[in-house]
Amino acid sequence: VIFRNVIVKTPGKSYVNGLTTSDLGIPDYNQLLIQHEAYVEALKKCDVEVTHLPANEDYPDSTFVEDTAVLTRQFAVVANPGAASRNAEIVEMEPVLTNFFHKIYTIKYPGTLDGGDVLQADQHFYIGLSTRTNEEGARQLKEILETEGYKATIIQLKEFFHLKTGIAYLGNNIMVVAGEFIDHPAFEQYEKIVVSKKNEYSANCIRVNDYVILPKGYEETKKKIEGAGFKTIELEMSEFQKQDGGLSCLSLRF
Ligand code: CIR
Repeated sequence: VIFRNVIVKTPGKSYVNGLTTSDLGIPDYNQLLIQHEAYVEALKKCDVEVTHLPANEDYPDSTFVEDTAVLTRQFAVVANPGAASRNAEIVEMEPVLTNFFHKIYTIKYPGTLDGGDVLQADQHFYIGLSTRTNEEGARQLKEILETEGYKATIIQLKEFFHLKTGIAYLGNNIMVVAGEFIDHPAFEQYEKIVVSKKNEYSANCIRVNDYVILPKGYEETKKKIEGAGFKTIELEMSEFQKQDGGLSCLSLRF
């Protein structure tokens, strides 16, 4: 897939009060802004048009825009985020999406779905069942995707927070996999770049056109990705990691 557009959102000061399960400490807001700015610059280097939304202090986690939607070039699906404090993030995202898409679907209650649980690999989507995405939300998305001519497979997560916490698709039939996905039957048909336990955070990387962007400090993963023929960009992600966020979470790409 070639991406032309990305949507990002500056984190607000309230970010430090967002949801997290990690015990890495309180994010430093100044560092966070520097890291977010570097993320935006990296995307620009990947030759995409960046739509940069301003911070919204009412939603501490709203910089993680990926969770609000599932996008292809042809259509958008507005998600229904499973965390109560995040659900209304879609209210601000939907009008932004109408600038780009004529066809917009929505995931409806009792279905819940976070975009972070959805991975596209060419014509095939994988949908994770997590603490955020329930069976009804996954079923609704699968139905929408099948109507649009895609395949969809639903996957029960065991340990990972979101599906994409542990897996990324780089194109050319190559999957980056960690933990429970390394031997998962659903991903048997792919060539795999296996991420070791201590490098697990780097499984959340993103291919954007000519580059793979990955978090800084994961030399082993970087070598494997470069060994597969990709150019890489490394980004410091410490302040996002503190709130359970990764590289994919920070943008919607289409
Ligand atoms: C949350 O708990 O919702 C945020 N603190 C982190 C969301 C990360 N998003 C993602 O993995 N797609």
